[in-house]
Amino acid sequence: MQNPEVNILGLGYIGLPTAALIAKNGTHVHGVDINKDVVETINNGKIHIVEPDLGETVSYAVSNGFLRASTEAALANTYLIVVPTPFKNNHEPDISFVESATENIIPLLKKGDTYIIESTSPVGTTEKMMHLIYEKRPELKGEVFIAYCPERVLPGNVMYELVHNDRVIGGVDEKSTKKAVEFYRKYVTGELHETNARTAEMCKLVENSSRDVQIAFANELSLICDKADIDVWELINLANKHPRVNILQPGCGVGGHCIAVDPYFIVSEYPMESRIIGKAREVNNYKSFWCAEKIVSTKLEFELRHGRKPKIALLGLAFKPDIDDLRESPAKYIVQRVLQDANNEDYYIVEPNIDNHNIFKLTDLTVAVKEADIIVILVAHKEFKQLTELENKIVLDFSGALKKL
Ligand code: SAJ
Repeated sequence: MQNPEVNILGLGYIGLPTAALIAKNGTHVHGVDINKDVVETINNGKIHIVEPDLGETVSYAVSNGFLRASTEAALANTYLIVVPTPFKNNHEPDISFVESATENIIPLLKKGDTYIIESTSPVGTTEKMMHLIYEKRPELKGEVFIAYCPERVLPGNVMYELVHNDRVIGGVDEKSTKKAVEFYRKYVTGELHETNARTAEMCKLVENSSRDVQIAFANELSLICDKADIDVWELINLANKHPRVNILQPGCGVGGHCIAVDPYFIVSEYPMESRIIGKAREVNNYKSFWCAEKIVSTKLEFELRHGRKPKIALLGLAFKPDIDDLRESPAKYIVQRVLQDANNEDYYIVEPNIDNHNIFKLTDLTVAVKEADIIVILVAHKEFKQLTELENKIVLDFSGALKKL
C-alpha cells in the first residue's frame, strides 16, 4: 500500500466504519488501534463488531489495498481521533485516550496537516489538544489545521448515517474549519455546518442530553402512571396526537455508550447550571432500579399467594432493541441486580441476539416463556413483540413490546 493519506486512531464502533467508508472511496487509510487482535482481524479483511454492511466494506477496502491497520501510527496528511472518552468514578470525563492518541501522532505532524477529533469530548478538549501539540512542536504553531467534528451515527445504521447525516464542524480558527469541511465533503452528502470547536463539542453533548431529558420525562410518566393505574403507553400515544407534543417511550432505563454518558460531561463541568440535565440522569438511572424492585416485589407476592417460588423469565440483555450490544445496558444491570442473593434456578435469561454470555446462562425464548410463571420484558426485541399465549402468566412489560398502538 502507498503512503496513507489518512490516519484513523481508534478502530471501534465509529472509527472502523469511518475508516472503511473513507477507504472505500479510494483514499489510502491507515487505521490504528492498541488492540493487536483487532488489528489482525481487520488486516484479514474481517471485523470485530456487529454492524450491518460494515463487513463487506472492510473486506473490499482491505483487499483493494486502501485500508491497513496497525498498532502504530503512520505518516499521513490527515489525522482523525476516534477513541473512547469514558467517565471516571465521579462521573468526570476521562480524556486520557484522546491525549495519548494525540501524543502518538505529534512527532508525525508536519506543516499543512489536518488534525480532527471526532470522539465525544468535554468543551475545551480541542483547544487543550492544540496547546499540547504546540507545546511539543512550537515550530508548527498556526501551521496545522485543528478541528472538532463529532460523529452522530446511530448504532445499527452507521454505514448509511455516516454518509447522509449532517455534520457540525468547528475549527480552532476559521481556516481550520474550512480545511476540515473540505475533508468531510469528499465522503459526506449531508450538509456540513461550520462553527467553532467549543460550540461543536457542546453541540454533541447537547444532542445526547436532549434525548436523555426527553426519555427521562417518559420514564417519569411511567412511574406516575404505575401509581395512578393508567397505561402509560396508551397515555403517551394519546398525548402525542396533539400537534406540538412528541413524548418518547419509557423503558427499563437508558443505556449505551453515549446517551447514558455524555450528559455527565456537561454536569461535571457546569453542576450549578445543568439541573435538568443532571436530574434526567438520576430519573433514568432510578428507572432501572425501580424495575428491579418491581420484579422482586412481584416475586414475593407470588410466593405469598402460591406458597412456592415462581419461575421468572427475564427477556432481553441488550441496551436497546434488536442489537447485540450489552454496553452500559440497563437490562443487564436489572438482571444482575435481581440475581443477587437469588437462586439462579428460578430464572431463565433470554437474549436472542447473542449465542452465549460469560456470566449469564441463556435459555431459548420458547422454553423460558413456556416454563415461567412471571415474564419480564426488558427490551422490545422483535422476537418478544410476537409473544402470544401469555394469559396464564404474570407479565411485567417494561419495554412496551406487547403494546399494539
Ligand atoms: N430509549 C428509550 N426510549 C426512547 C428511545 C431510546 O428508553 O424513546 C433508550 C434505548 O433503549 C437505549 C438508550 O435510550 O437504552 C439510547 O438509545 P438511542 O437509540 O436513543 O441512542 P444510541 O445511544 O444508540 O445513539 C445515540 C444517538 N443520539 C441521538 O439520537 C441524539 C446517535 O445519533 C449518536 O450518534 C449516538 O448516541 C452517539 O454515538 O453519541
